[in-house]
Amino acid sequence: MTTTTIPQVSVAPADLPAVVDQELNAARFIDVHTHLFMPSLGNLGLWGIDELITYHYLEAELFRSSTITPREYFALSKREKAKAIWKALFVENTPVSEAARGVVAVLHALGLSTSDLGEAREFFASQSLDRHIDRVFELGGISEAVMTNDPLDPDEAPAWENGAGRDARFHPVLRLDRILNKWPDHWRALESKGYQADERVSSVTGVRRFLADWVKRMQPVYMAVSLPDTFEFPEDSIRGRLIEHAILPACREFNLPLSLMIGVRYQVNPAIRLAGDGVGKADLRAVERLCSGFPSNRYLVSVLSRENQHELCVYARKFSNLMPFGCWWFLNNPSIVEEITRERIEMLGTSFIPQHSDARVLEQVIYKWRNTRRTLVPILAKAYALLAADGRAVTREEIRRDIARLFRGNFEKWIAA
Ligand code: FIX
Ligand code: ZN
Repeated sequence: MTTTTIPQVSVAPADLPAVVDQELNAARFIDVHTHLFMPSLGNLGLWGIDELITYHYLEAELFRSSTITPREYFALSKREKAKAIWKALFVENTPVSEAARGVVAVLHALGLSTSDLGEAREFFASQSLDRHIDRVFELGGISEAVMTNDPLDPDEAPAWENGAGRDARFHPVLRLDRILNKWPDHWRALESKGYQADERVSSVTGVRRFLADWVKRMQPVYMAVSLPDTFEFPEDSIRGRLIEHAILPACREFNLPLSLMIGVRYQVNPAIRLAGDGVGKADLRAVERLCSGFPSNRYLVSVLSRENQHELCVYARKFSNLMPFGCWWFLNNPSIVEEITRERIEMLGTSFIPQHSDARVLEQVIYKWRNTRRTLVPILAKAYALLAADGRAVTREEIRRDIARLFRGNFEKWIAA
């Protein structure tokens, strides 16, 4: 039987931006790191206008544009906090920062006035969450969001222990920060649940059993931890021993990647709480030693310092068990996303994961992914234009294939490998 293959037509260089724009907007991405929660985990999930306005990024900006002190602000109710931020950043000043413009973009995408807080509140109050999630994911152009799930969070763990229902729109992740970064404060929680544990980590048997039980319960797509700019590996420390003798073996046992998000200077200003974290340049030789010393493990790595981005790309060229992902937190601004994404394409082709939203409030996926698409159109178009100028045109189907790899395939391959 003859198969007629439709000849693939090359895209004219002048048409590249439009075709890339169409294909980016037609594609549905996987959001590989968020702080969203599936509804079956109870009221952990944040959504609606008051949560959008009181995002910790905007709380940090409030204190630069208002005389309110953190003590006065944190004594307010959620609605009063939102009103204070709305007044300072959206009325008395123009919302031109990335996070403030994001709230405007969400309201506009939902067909709401971008200057009427009361109307917005009425709209969100009338939404049914499950249908709202579908609409928001559609507007954000994502099919799934990967969560951040903490087995030692007393507000979250019981929902899992009581058999929280699965939701195909959300993928769990086993988050390890309390174990790896705050063991002295949390080992007793393991012990109280019947897992052998002590402050010195004289044995990892209990931790391994804890991890195995939670992998079976949660069925995470990867394990994850945020790490300080001072992170070292190997290290003769509790964290060093737990990573080497508990986490890495558990990831191998259950064939799970380990996500390392490195470079946080925690609580440089504790007075502003979640907004109080800063950034520091890390020594990525720790990543080098993990990738080379434990080659059977797969790593997802995001680094917070702009100064670490180029060396992360170089390490990704050296280690095929290293998958760089996202422009994280203080990097998720178009001016920096452009620089990082261009150097990744130049050094890694399409073998990386360009972005995650890190959304903490549901509707943020709308603006964070629209911004990503808006920033990526000229970058991808330019990469194809350079290729054409050097003698190789591309077809729409190839552009579609590349976008699918960048925003779905690389991650799906990594978690299923
Ligand atoms: O550790 C993390 O997952 C960070 O993304 C968060 O702690 C941080 O507060 C955040 O939401 C950044 O976007
Ligand atoms: Zn995060």
